[in-house]
Amino acid sequence: MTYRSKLLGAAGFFALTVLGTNTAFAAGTTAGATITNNVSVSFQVGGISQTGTTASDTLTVDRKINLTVAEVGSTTTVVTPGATSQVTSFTVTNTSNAVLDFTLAAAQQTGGAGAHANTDSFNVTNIRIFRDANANGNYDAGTDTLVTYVDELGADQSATLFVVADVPLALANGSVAAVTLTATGREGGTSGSQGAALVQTTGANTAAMDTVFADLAGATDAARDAAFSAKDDYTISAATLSAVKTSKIISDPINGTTNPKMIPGATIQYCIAITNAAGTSATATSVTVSDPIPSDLAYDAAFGVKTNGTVTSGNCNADTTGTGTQAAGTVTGTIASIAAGETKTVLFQATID
Ligand SMILES: [Ca+2]
Ligand SMILES: [Ca+2]
Ligand SMILES: [Ca+2]
Ligand SMILES: [Ca+2]
Repeated sequence: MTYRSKLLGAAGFFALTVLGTNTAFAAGTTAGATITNNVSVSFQVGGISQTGTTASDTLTVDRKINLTVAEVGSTTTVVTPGATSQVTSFTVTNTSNAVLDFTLAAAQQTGGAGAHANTDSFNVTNIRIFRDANANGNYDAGTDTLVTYVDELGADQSATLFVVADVPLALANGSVAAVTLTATGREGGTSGSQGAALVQTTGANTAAMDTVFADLAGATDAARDAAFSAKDDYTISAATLSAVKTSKIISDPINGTTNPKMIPGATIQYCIAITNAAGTSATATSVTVSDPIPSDLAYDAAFGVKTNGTVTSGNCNADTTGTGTQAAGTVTGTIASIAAGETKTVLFQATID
């Protein structure tokens, strides 16, 4: 209400009329809208109603630029070394009172705090940004749209965006890669093209639509810079396997199984024990052991290759439950899975030539 409206309103009555099709958004009245305030004044002289008078005031609503960017959910994205197209999700919300474009940037960091009380320790690769084209909240390769900006986002409207990246191999369990998505408001321009950079009005209010930056400081942006940013991160779930190979003599042709010696014809049992590190290691699957038998040894086909045994105090137990194979002098045994802190074995026997 202008000062003039207040003055005239006291003498009669006034009516506020908002022209056009402006909707009352949480973001406020649409920028550029004109608000026309019409007033009518009636009065009497000598108890007789006289011809009244009217007045009008029109003002233009200025543009308040505001936005938020937020991580979807509140947990890290758990990834396996070597995995491709791994996703962190964000929403960009236009809390301005105008339709805007939002240019997008996904940044990495070297060290420093991640998004979930963790510390950045590696970088992902092939980092891209997709918009959730089918609005299902999930990244759908081939359906969702590779973007560099959000086009024509209306007041109070949100867009779901996915930062999609590949994970290098050979990363330790628990390694973290933090990513920051920054959206920066721009003029809407035309649909299908990115508008110009926004410029804040300096100096006094003008009769035209002025522009005021009202955004807060996000993860890496400042207050009142027409930008906002949020972090998410990737955390490696890896298995760390170690192998120990031991041998023991079973028998020889002279002593049998009583105090056997490593003489030609003696039978040796080999044990390969595979251990997955304790703690938060991922379960290793399809663990395949390949062991070429030295030329001075002959594979013991009667014993075969036995897998899935356990180890007690460094000794391999005879509790195997699976079998492997031998071909062209190489023993192969596959263990279906080894969980964190677990040890499993592959056993075979050979005789000394
Ligand atoms: Ca990093
Ligand atoms: Ca989708
Ligand atoms: Ca546009
Ligand atoms: Ca900001």
